[in-house]
Amino acid sequence: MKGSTVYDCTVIELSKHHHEKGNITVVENDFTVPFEVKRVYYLYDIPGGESRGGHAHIGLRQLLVAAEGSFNVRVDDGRIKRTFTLNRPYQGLLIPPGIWRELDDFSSGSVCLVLASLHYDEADYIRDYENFLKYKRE
Ligand code: T46
Repeated sequence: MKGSTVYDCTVIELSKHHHEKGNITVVENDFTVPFEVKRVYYLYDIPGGESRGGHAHIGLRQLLVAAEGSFNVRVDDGRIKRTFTLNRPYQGLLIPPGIWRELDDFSSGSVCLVLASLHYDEADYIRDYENFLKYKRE
């Protein structure tokens, strides 16, 4: 989705089941996420002041969840930038392909859970910002 814009990045509400012993949120293929989840990974033990991301993906779709704590996700389509603050384990940010993302301002002990539509493939990354702008213009 070369033509994707930051307005295609949306926060979705996930289920939240209250329980006297704590809460549970469930994410299911077909029902919750608009893609089949092929990979799950999570970022944790992130040192204070550190940032992650700093790249775009050509085909990958992702759902980012602040499973613990909070952080900011700055998305950029080459023209417009938007910043989302994620701080609820029952909300997720959907990011389509063709969007540059940077994550920062991680709170201490925060965990970024990511559900991804594809297996890991370095060839799916655009890691140079100038190349990203060129890719979006082509
Ligand atoms: C995004 C943010 C939230 C793997 O071997 N397998 C994997 O599935 C992943 C995601 C990474 N890696 C290796 C490849 C690199 O040597 O881990 C290292 C760091 O990977 P990356 O540059 O992808 O890390 P982040 O945390 O900056 O970015 C990742 C996602 O790539 C990105 O799409 O939105 O997490």
